[in-house]
Amino acid sequence: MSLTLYYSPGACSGITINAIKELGLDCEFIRVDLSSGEHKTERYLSINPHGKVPALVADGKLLTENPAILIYLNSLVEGSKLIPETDDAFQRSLYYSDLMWCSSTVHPSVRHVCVPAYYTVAEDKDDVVARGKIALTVHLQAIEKRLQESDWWYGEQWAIVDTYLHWCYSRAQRGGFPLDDYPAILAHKERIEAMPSYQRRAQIEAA
Ligand SMILES: N[C@@H](CCC(=O)N[C@@H](CS)C(=O)NCC(=O)O)C(=O)O
Repeated sequence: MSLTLYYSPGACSGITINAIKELGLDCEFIRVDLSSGEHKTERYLSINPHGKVPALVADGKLLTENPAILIYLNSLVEGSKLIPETDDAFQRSLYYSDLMWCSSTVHPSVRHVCVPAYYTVAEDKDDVVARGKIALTVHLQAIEKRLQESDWWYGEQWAIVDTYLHWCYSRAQRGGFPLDDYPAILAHKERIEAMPSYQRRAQIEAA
């Protein structure tokens, strides 16, 4: 199996790098420079017509959207801990639902706060940022409540959804949204950043 991941440092593709490192899979990592608009060039669009990262090419075939990529990676390794194992179709769907919640609900509210130009052509972006902060606060309060009850989203055991949540709240923090009111999230952040797979991801993103 040949795997190539297109990523950008600091972007949500970091979650995918983390998953690949956690599973110990061989993968070629190719950096895409979002700041110079490389993701909108003809060359990159010929690889990923959506013009976004992450993009995984597995044996020559393209897969996009973080949750789909993570579910696929999880299926490649027997005993993978990215998503808890279950024979119950409804429970499995609940796990997938959590990944999709991160991708399609929490991530967009982070984007409202950090990259408001994405949502308005108006010069004044304050409205978009304010709307994003309201939504993000609701999400962070729900995350905080759950992490006050256990170390990880699913209790005793880390899963890739933890790393997804980590990316969302850390990106918001880097974008100027303070996390001081969320002590359980801050403790979770430390646990994630102490993981060897997180350190290996950080090395790739820093290279
Ligand atoms: N729904 C996509 C979102 C991917 C996404 O928005 N990636 C950002 C980086 S975090 C990106 O490529 N942004 C560049 C752009 O949209 O122009 C997923 O879950 O994979």
